[in-house]
Amino acid sequence: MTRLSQSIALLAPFILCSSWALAQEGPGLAANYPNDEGLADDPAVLYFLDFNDEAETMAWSQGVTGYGWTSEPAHVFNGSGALEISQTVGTHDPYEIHPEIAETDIAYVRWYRKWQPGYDFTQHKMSGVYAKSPDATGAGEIPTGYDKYSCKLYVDFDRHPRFYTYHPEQDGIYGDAPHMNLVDPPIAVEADRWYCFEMMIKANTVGEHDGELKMWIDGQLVGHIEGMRFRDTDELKINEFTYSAYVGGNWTSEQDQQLWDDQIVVATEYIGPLSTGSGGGSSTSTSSSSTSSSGTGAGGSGGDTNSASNYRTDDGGCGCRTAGGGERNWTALLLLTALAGLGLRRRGSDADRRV
Ligand SMILES: [Ca+2]
Repeated sequence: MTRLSQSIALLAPFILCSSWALAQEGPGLAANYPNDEGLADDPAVLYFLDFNDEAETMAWSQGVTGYGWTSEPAHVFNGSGALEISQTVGTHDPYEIHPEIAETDIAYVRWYRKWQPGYDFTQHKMSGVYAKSPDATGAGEIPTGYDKYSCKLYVDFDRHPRFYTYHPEQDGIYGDAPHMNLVDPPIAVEADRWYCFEMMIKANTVGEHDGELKMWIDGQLVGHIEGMRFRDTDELKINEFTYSAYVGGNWTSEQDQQLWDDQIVVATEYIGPLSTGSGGGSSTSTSSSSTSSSGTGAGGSGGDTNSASNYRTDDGGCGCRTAGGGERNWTALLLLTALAGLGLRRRGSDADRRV
C-alpha cells in the first residue's frame, strides 16, 4: 500500500461529507415528553432509567460495588432521584452492567452525568451499546464481523469525551477511539455541572462501509464518524445496553470520588436533551436539579424491569485512531487534511495510554 493510500485509509472514517452541515437531528423524542414523563412508553424507546425510585435503582444495580442512589437535589438532574456512583482509590469500580435490549440496527443512548467538585479525571467510561453473538469474545479481541461490535463513550485524561468502538477494522486489540470531529478545540468537560450526552451507532449494510457514529453534548452534534464497517452479517444486531462508569484500562482511581448519572434512555431515534415543557424547547442541561415535583417521574417503568444484567471488566480505552474503510473521496480527503491541521491527530495506540 502506498503512503498516499495509507493516508486515505487512515482518514476515511473521519469523512464528514454532507453531514458537516447537519448540526442537529430534530428536536428529538424527549421534546414530546416534558421531564421525560411518559418517554419510557414511546414505541421508539428500548430502555429507560430515571433512577427516581431507590428500590428499583438498587435492584437494577444488584449490589455491585460502587452503585448507590441519591435524592440529594444537587445530585439529581430530574425527578426524585439519580444514580450515585462511587469510584474508590486503587480500583476500577464500578464494573459495568449489560442489560439486554430488543435487537436493532441503530441505537441512540442519552444520559446526564455530573462529576463532583474536585473530581480527578482519570480516564473512565460512559454508556453505550453492544452487538453480541452467543460466541462473542471479550475485550482485547478484534471482532470478526460475525461476533460483535460496540460503541460507548469515554472521557480521556484531557477531559475530552470520545467514542470507544470495537469493529473488524480497528487498529489494535482494544478498539478505536475517534475524537469529536465537528468542534475545534474539542470540548473538555468540567466538574460540578450536568452534561447531556448522547451517542448513536448505526450498523452498516452488509458488504458496504456505511456504518456511522454520532456524539452530542448538550444537544450539539460534536462528532460524526462515517464509513464504518461493523459487521459482515445482518444477523449481528445491537442487543445490549452498556452502562459504564468504569475506570481503566489498566489504571485505577487515584482518589475516592463520586459522580452521578440520571435520565438514561436507549431508543431507535434521536432522543435529545430533557424538555422542561416550558416554551416547548429542550433544556441545554446547564440547569441543576429539578426535584420539586413529579416525585415518581416516569414511574420507574420501562427498562428498570429489564434485568438480564451481567458484569465484567473492560480493558479497553486506548487512544488510537479508527482504522480504514470508507469511500475514497478526494473532496473529503482535502477537507480532512485541513482538519488534521486543526487538531485531528492520530493518538498513539499505547503512547497516549496512561497505564
Ligand atoms: Ca431522575
